[in-house]
Amino acid sequence: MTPPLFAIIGHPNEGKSSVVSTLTENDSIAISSTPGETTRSNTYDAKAQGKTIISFVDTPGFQNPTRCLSWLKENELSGAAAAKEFINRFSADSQFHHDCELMTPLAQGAGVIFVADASRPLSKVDLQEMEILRLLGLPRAAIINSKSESQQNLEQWKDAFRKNFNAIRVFNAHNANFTERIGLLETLKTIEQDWSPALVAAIQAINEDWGERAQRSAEIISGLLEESLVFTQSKLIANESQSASSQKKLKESYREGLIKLEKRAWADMKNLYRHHKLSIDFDQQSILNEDLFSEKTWQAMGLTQSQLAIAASTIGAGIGLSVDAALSGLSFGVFTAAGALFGGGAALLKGQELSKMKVNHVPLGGLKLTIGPNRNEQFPFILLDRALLFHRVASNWAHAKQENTLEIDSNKKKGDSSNWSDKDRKLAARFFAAIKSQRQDKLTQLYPEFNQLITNVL
Ligand SMILES: Nc1nc2c(ncn2[C@@H]2O[C@H](COP(=O)(O)OP(=O)(O)OP(=O)(O)O)[C@@H](O)[C@H]2O)c(=O)[nH]1
Ligand SMILES: [Mg+2]
Repeated sequence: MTPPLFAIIGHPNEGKSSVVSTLTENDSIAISSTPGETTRSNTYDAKAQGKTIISFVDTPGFQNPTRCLSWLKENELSGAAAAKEFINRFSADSQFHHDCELMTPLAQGAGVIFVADASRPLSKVDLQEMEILRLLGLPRAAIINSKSESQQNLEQWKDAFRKNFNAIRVFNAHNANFTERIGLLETLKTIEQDWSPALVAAIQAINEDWGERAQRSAEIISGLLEESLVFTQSKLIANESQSASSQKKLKESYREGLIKLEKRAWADMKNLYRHHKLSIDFDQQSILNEDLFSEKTWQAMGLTQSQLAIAASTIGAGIGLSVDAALSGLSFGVFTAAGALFGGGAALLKGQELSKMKVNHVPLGGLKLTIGPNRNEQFPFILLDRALLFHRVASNWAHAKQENTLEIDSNKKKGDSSNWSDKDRKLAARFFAAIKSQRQDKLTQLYPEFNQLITNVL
């Protein structure tokens, strides 16, 4: 089946390229506040399960709508053939370069998606552009892509759209999430009966592809937990005199190592959702802008102490265990190492060290310093909640969106896991315990169940 073809048409600077970027999950398409950014028609494919399912043509804005309309009327032309005639007549005239470019996909019989910023007043030129499209007679939908909140011109636009288009849909290219993208495709399904089966198949493929991405994300998150919970760093030193400075460095590299594992998992999820520009330097207020080991993170993510106690009771590990004296030479929390633990921060750990430093004598002389693995019961829930939140952001992020603002800030627990049932939290705690104990049999048994839980949450 040939993928359906739609041309995105409209006045300059109305958000045409933004619509294409979000619909095709392509953040490399040039979007600019300067009108006339797009000068040629370019085809971009929406892909699912490795196949092109719909093609969208990003076009330049109309250059001479008034003259285009009068020429079509003078020559009594209509239908797709009119677009061909228009190109034949004006292709050599540089003043009509943009008009000829936008007519190119229409001459091929593409469906039309007309994009307008309905927060501004409707003008005579807008009506002329709509009339050109009506004369060409191709199946067409209008998208209201309002750049500001203003609603005062909306009814006027809707009135004009009703007269000239087969369907109307509000679609904010800079905020639209997956559900809204599907909603728009559902609308396109209605504008031409003959195209409906191809669009039904496309929507099904996109939904399946989305489910596959959720599963893959769950694997990435499980993988992050598996690596982070057994992560250690070691260093050999000659004697005690080097111990203090070496421990400091080792603590730092241990902390950085864990942060790196988290960043890699986030990057994998970003790629999965086809984001190449989305930076993980979020807005200042965002909890995701906080370091994995910052006190704010530990306040907002993870479980409350009582939830943690219930979850951990399932594996027989009490909260507030004293440090195992036999293992520890020296011990300290990684928070302190980061210099980020102030006042109430100690209470977040409830007597639990984040990680211990072991100092062992090596038979042939010298000392071996080892830090990790992380034994704190809260830590995996923090990692998990941050990954789930990052996934929510990346999977809902419109590809056309330019800025990285994410306002999530509160002293309340904001992570997902604190809203789960005790049963689900216990399952997670058992999965974490299996990783820590390196019991392969338990891990194999729990992995599918835990993965399913995460896929459902995603
Ligand atoms: N806030 C907001 N701004 C938008 C939206 N869509 C587009 N813009 C802004 O509007 C300007 C034009 O967007 P483009 O997508 O480049 O518009 P275009 O119609 O392709 O423009 P030309 O190629 O010049 O015809 C850019 O500054 C965008 O950031 C939207 O949904 N919300
Ligand atoms: Mg453009």
